[in-house]
Amino acid sequence: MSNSKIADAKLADAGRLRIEWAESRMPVLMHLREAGKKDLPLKGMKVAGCLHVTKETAVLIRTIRAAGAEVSWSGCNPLSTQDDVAAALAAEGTSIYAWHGLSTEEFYWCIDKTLEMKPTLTLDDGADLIFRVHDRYKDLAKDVIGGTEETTTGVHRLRAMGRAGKLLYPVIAVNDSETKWDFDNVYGTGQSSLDGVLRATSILIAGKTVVTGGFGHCGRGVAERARGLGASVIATEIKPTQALKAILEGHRVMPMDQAARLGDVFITATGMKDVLVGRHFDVLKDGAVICNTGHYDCEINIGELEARAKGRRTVRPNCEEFTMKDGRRIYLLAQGRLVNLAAAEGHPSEVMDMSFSNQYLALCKLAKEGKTLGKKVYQLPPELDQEIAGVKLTTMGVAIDKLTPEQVTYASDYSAGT
Ligand code: RBV
Repeated sequence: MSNSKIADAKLADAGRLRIEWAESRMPVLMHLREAGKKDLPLKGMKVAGCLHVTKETAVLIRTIRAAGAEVSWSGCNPLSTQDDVAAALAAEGTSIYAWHGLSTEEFYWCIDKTLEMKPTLTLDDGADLIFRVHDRYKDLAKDVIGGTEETTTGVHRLRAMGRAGKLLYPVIAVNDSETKWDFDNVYGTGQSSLDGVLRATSILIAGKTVVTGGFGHCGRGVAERARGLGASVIATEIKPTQALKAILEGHRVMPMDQAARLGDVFITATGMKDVLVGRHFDVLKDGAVICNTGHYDCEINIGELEARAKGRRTVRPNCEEFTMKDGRRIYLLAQGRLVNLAAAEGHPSEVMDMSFSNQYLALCKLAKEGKTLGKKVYQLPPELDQEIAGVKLTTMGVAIDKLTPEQVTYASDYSAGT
């Protein structure tokens, strides 16, 4: 029996079904699993992972184990663990420490338990585990060949560490692969965030004004899907180019101080703290819904919301009503944590297929070449994106054109003109 702490072992059958469902929609990763079973590219590796315990992550974990590695896992957000999936993973011998709704103290306890295996590879979403190694368990770092990071927020933090010369081992920024950020961050976040809002509120989106805090890849995805459901979108931004893109996509752009008076639903996706604060809560419409889909729960300043409320109650799962002193009601979803993972099931399997294929290939690369790399943040080679996208297209039954030899010559001929 593996070492694990989960909510309820009896949920394993339900979890297995969910994982099988995801496997049926993740053909690229399953293809890599079949190859890995033969070549065992992770043989002898010990992988400590800290990433949302979802059905898609379970498919990744099974793939890592099939490639010969030992795994120890924790969730990377207190509200994102799917307890049935955790139970299924524990039942099949994965060492896993994760349950839904754990406290901050328990969150770090889980990470610390996974580090007892003395990993040779670390895998992060948000960089909490790798920071733990760097802060508290520096002596473990000498045995770590390398680490991977799944998300924008984590990559920002690790790049800052790399620049300051503080990284103790090489890290691959999985987020920065085109087959990750251009799909997961846009279509994954777009659909799953709206899914979270709908499950938590069941409101009609058509005719509403949806405000996206930020118009990066995630904000753009949310804006597109909200528009698709009939909302009119306002985007807030700090970066002129992003603001321009939002305008040219047909959305309105204005400072949050103005948008706060107009929005019905607010979805923050910036990676920055204090996007919605007290002065915004003072002017929100009665009935406004606020939530966050960025990695950390600092985008909505909940302390300032609490300070202004004369009452609060949970009205639906993941939906808390705050009554302001003047009687207006504001609805906070999923405690300001990632609404797509806390109130829904995270990104759909089809996009995670590509994200987690990148994760798996990054681990394989580190296992093979990590010892020759510097203590920096690396990206996967862009050719790999074409390979992953190529397999994805094949599994979708889509064929594309190939350049003819004449076209190849043309492409490199700088003398050709009019
Ligand atoms: N994310 N994972 C899932 N279904 O397992 N959904 C979202 C899932 C990841 C996504 O890749 C994003 O970068 C990260 O969660 C944010 O924490």
